Amino acid sequence: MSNDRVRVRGLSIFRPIIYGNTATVLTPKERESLSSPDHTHKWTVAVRSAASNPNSDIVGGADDLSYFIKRVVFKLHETYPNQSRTVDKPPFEVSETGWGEFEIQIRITFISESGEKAILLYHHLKLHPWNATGEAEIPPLDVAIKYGPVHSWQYDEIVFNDPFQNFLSILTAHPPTPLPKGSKRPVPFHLSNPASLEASKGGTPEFTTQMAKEEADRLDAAKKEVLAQQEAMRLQIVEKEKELDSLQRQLNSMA
Ligand code: SLL
Repeated sequence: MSNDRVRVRGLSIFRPIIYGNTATVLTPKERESLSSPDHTHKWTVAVRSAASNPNSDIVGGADDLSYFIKRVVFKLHETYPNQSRTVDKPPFEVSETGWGEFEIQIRITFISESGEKAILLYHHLKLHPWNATGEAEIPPLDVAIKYGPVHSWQYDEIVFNDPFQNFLSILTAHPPTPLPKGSKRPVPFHLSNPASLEASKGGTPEFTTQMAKEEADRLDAAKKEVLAQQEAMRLQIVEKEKELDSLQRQLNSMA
């Protein structure tokens, strides 16, 4: 066996990614030039590196992820022709026009050296502005267009446990661009409160180390909660077993 197929046991390495979408209301002129006049928005769904390029107004995408991602398949709503869109080279994204929100299935396949199974992510395509009041109210298009692009992005870390030696070498040869410490740009959710249009006009959002930490804290808290629930269940089982045992004995003594 070649050295390459040796696993580095006990080691975990991760790569930060973001996945999600940006959507913009089509102008009346843009709508005229479409073959589907009922489409109201243009949108892009993507899988990108978490760090943004400081000189670009794209969310994330500072690094080319094709050193470890081989393919991304975006499965769109059945109302779209060619529902499954396969992207074999960066940028791993699909741009479309449409009228409705729906769940997009995102399948990420890694390079063969990884020996990893594909992973599945789900993203709810977001077209309508976030509402700071939390009400599910969709503003009319002529109002929504003033808010600017809608952004909905999820930060995630793809973790590789016990990686193959050669895959590990590929990963370490491509360190991810670090996230900025502080936030100069808005966070990746626009609070387009109709009462304050300003909130949505801060430009392209960006992920920060603070947000990565918050996500890690949420995961830690969730893990603790799961363990606590497991322990509570275990104690319940112990109780029930005791009860069962005593009932069994009663039954035996009656026989
Ligand atoms: C809804 N459950 O009713 C969702 C479905 C479907 C979105 C949304 C365009 C398709 C096409 C399109 O936007 N589909 O015209 O080719 O809101």
